[in-house]
Amino acid sequence: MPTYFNVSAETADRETLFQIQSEKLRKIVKINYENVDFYRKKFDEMGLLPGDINTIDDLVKLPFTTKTDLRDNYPYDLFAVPKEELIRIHASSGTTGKQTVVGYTRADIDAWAEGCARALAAAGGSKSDYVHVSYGYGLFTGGLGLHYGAEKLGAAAIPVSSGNTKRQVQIMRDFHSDILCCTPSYAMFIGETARDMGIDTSKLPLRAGVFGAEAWSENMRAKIEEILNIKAYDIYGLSEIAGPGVSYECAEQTGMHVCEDYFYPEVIDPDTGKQLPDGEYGELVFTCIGKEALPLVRYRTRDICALSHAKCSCGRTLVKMSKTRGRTDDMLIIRGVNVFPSQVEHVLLELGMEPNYQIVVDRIDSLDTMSVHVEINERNFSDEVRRVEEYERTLKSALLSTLNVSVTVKMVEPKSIARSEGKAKRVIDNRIDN
Ligand code: DLL
Repeated sequence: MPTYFNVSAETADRETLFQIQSEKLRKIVKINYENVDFYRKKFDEMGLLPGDINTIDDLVKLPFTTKTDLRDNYPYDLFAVPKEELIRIHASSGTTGKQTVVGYTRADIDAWAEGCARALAAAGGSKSDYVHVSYGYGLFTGGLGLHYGAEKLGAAAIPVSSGNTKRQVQIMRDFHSDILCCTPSYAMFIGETARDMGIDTSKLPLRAGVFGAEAWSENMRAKIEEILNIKAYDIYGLSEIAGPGVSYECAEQTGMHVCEDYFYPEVIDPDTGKQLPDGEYGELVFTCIGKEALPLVRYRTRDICALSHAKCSCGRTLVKMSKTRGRTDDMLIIRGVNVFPSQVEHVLLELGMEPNYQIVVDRIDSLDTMSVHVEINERNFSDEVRRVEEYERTLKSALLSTLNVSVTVKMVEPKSIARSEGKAKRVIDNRIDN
């Protein structure tokens, strides 16, 4: 039996949804026009008035918003409400440039918590669960997002935050955690730590994980499910839109249902800006139709995915987005060839290797070089040099056929690549300053 948090919203018929979305869109367009200089100027330049927007299908008439727009209006100039109405600020720490700052009214926090409660319920969570939150608490939205979601569901949130991994395992065992929330790379690390501590995860009550904040493959899912002896669910979100819970997986695990009554998704061709049909991969764009403080219009996420309105066996009618295929800005260009870090992970796991790897990119004498460092797994660690060289050769040739570019492979000792307690840093690109 599927478990819903909000059955009427999650299984609404498409016509009802269309009416709700259209009404909410009209409202935020008016609010932005009246309260946000940036949008008023953009609309004026395009000769657009709020009255020109009637239904959600009119979205295409509206301008896009980009991360640069958020940075140019740092910290608060895109907010549509006075300071008195804000009750929370978060920020996302971009790897380059200024942070992007986001604000929430009470209703915004409630909508965001609703998304996370839906995600936990879809993962089988209920009032009788202990939800162990190992996402970082702070400006990052992971920790507080799932925390409020767990409370909204009526479950007991255990706010462990990230770090001190042995303690995570002890708490999980002693407090009887039922559901774990953290990044997939941290889930893997927690699993490895439990194994090193001699703890049999099949004896723990833990039965599900709600993992997101970074891209992860189906192979990675299988590894996590095995090491923690749980069912692992994906959850997606970004701080500009709310935080985690913008979309979430159900038991069918063929994509994430988008809370499209709050966050309306489109997939566009990143070059032309044109909307793409279901099934075609492109850049994901959101309009925050259900938000007050920062009701962004057509925000370009840079995440690459496809949408599907196909009927889902869980009964939810909300559109699904596929797992992301990376971001338009984490694509590496190696000697003119496009390479996504996720392709490397896919190859490694297909070959039964460890998901602990790092990609190092350099430019030597004007030539790009890419080197993949992979931990040898402990079972094979004692193998003779000849066998290790064989692993390297196998991996090198598999990477060449997938990536179409020749890379260097280096097998390194178990546990020699730094583990992440949050989002894993897979790429070191030394060309940036060259
Ligand atoms: O990562 C919010 C979050 C927290 C989502 C906890 C899920 C769980 P930001 O730090 O603003 O917010 O980063 C957002 O992370 O644009 C994606 O590139 C990536 N991302 C988030 N969830 C997923 C996912 C949080 N499930 C950026 N799969 C997004 C792939 C993800 N990428």
